[in-house]
Amino acid sequence: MEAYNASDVEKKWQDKWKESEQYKTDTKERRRKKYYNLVMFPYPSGDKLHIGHWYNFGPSDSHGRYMRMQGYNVMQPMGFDSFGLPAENYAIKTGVHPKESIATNCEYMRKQLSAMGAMWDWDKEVVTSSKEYYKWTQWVFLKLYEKDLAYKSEAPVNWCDSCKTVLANEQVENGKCERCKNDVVKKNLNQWFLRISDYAEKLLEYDGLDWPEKTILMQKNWIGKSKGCNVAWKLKGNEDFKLETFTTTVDTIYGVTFVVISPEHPELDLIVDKNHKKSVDEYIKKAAKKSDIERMDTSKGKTGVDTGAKLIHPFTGEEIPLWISDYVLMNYGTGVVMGVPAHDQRDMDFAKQYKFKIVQSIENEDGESFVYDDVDKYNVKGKLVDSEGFTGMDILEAREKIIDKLEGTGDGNETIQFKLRDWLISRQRYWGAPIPVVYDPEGNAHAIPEEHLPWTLPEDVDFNPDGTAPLARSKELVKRTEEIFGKGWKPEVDTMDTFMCSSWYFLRYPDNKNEKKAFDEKIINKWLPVDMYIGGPEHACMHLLYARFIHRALHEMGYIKSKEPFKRLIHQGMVTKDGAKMSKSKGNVVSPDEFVEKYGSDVFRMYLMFMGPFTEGGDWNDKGITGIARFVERFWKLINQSEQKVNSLNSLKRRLHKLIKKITEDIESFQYNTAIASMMEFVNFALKNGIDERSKKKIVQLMAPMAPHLAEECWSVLGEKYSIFDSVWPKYDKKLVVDVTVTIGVQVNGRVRGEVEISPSAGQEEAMEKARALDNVKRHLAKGEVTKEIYVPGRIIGFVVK
Ligand code: ANZ
Repeated sequence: MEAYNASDVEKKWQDKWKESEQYKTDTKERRRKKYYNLVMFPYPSGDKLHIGHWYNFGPSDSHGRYMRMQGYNVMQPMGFDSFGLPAENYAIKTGVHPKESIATNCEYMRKQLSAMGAMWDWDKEVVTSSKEYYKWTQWVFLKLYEKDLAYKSEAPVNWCDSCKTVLANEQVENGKCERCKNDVVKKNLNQWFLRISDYAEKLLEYDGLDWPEKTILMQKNWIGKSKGCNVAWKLKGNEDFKLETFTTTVDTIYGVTFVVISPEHPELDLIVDKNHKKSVDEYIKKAAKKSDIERMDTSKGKTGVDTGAKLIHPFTGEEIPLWISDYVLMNYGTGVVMGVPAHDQRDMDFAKQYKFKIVQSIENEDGESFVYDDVDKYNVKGKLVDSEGFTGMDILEAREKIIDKLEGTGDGNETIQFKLRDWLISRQRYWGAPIPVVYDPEGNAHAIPEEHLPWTLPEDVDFNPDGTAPLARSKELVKRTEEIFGKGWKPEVDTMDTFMCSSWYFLRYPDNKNEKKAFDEKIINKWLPVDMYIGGPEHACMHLLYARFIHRALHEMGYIKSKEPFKRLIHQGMVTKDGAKMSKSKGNVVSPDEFVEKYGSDVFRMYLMFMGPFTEGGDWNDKGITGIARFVERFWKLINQSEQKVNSLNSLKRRLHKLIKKITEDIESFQYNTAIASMMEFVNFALKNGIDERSKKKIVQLMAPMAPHLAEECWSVLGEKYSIFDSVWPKYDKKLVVDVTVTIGVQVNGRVRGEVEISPSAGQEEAMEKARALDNVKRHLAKGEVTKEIYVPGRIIGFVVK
């Protein structure tokens, strides 16, 4: 038997798989059920494939291979999310045009991805920066525009001065740019938005989705649905003028001692008393300099200024002072808040600062006052106090009754608020899909008719960022616009957020060469939703939310039958190095290439799988990889050894069926680490106790998803027909996996000294351990030194003591 030569074997099968088009999916096949196995596509950056890619691509491929052996027609596509800032920044640094650097990087990554030996169907590849693709990204935009789901509007938006572009809310983390961690500031700009907020309620539907609970919760929080009530407050002196507050807890209405309005409120001019104008103006200026995060920071003291105006309480008729404070944000609710200092911490801080009365209006079950910050306001228990006719009433009941009363008098109404804001998709950058819009000489926007798509990205552009859109500097684009639309017409010069490219790519894969449509409806209805989607948890409120929105919108327009794009979702864990996230700046990035070269792709993949549960990740340490390499050697030896006597066929069979059960269940739940561990155990057992040819075939099949090259080679060594991935996944016999035990005698120097109850498939270690635990056996073993151990599964355990 020759030693296992990973690089020869892997090359051989990769060539064969390619030549036989083994993984090319016939999307129209009817024989088998479809299975769409998707992993988030990579960004073709200069870093090439890193360990993190391998960490999730490997198990994703193993899953696909397993489903194929379960009889599915598996489609497993791969592509590149190739528009975006990294390529552009790289271009700025090196002077190489993104078009070229992307092409080079894609080429290199294709090689790496092929060396992985995964079942990528390269025939379905999409590259989002190619004209063939972004033509249809633009088409998606036009469809949204047609339905009034895309609009342009001036608004204070998030600006990252280091990336020199605006960002969507989702791309701002704690006031910093998600990409470069620079502070984000507000700027007033005229920008394109997508009306994702219209879909807030629909995006809260998760029926039939097998998604991590935590991800669903993160999306729900981001969408942020609040049930509450608007209350209208008349302005003293001008009672036709009403100011509305939004509250989730109108039960506290008798505790209102002031009302606070946002410094950006558009009607301030109509409200502020003449004598207070100067101090108000000063305050507004100061507030404009603060970020939302600073404004909402509960650890900082509250600031505010009196408007001089008074409002009338709708129930008591009392005069309530109206103040301005920057803890009230303009882009939530109505931008005006009723101040209830007894039951809201921010209001309490504000009241203490400016000496407002603190009036209790609710109490908990123990009869104590409380602040809502500490309780679940939708499930609160307690009663109203000092609240006229509502006094003594249960809080939740009173909340409804108060709304009824307000609705009756026209002073308020039930409302629902969402935190989700529209998705800002304009970017003042070069390397993205041009927004397919032109402006007539009066400045009105017009969608570019579909016949002019792709509306190509001009190439005569100096893309060094200066805060204005680089496309504005293209002579070709201006000329093209005037030639097609007429003199004085101007092109839109912003490009689209790259999340727009990735929000529909899974719809393009199955029909990626279609020149007439973004996708064929028949094909897409067969293949969508994606059955399994794997990718990082950091996409919870960006990509995964955007993709659900676009998919839902296209569904409503009648292009897709399914409502949701991703049926099952799994997030991989993170691979760290010495406990830290791998990053270029830390210089701790481990490249997979040298390990793949040295040990082969199967070993590398299994080593990553062996690090721990897939969803938890782990710390990279290259020491253990030789252990996996040795395991592959042992596996190879076991398969290649000539027919040997099997110690106990019965116990081998039981072990095998248990192994089938274990590996099947582990693969289904992405517990590859324990699947590999049980295979290791089995191989050790079989090397000691012998294995028959039929069982060899089964374990080769069980190994196939995790070590595809090794398994394909072993399959052929065993004389089986190419390919193992067209063979049927082994089934286990239920009767053989339940543990029956037998009683067997334990001998010391040939005399029976005790008995143990043990499964005939138990391993030697377990058997010896059980035997040694018997008191009588212990006594006899203590008389000398054990020189030999005998174990015949299901029959006898023996010790020789001298
Ligand atoms: C009175 C009140 C009394 C409130 C009380 C809370 C507790 P969620 O649940 O997150 O939707 N609020 C409303 N609009 C606001 C804005 N534009 N800026 C800052 N705060 C605003 O929060 C709703 C609560 O947040 C509302 O209920 C309002 O304060 C405040 F004991 O009204 B509440």
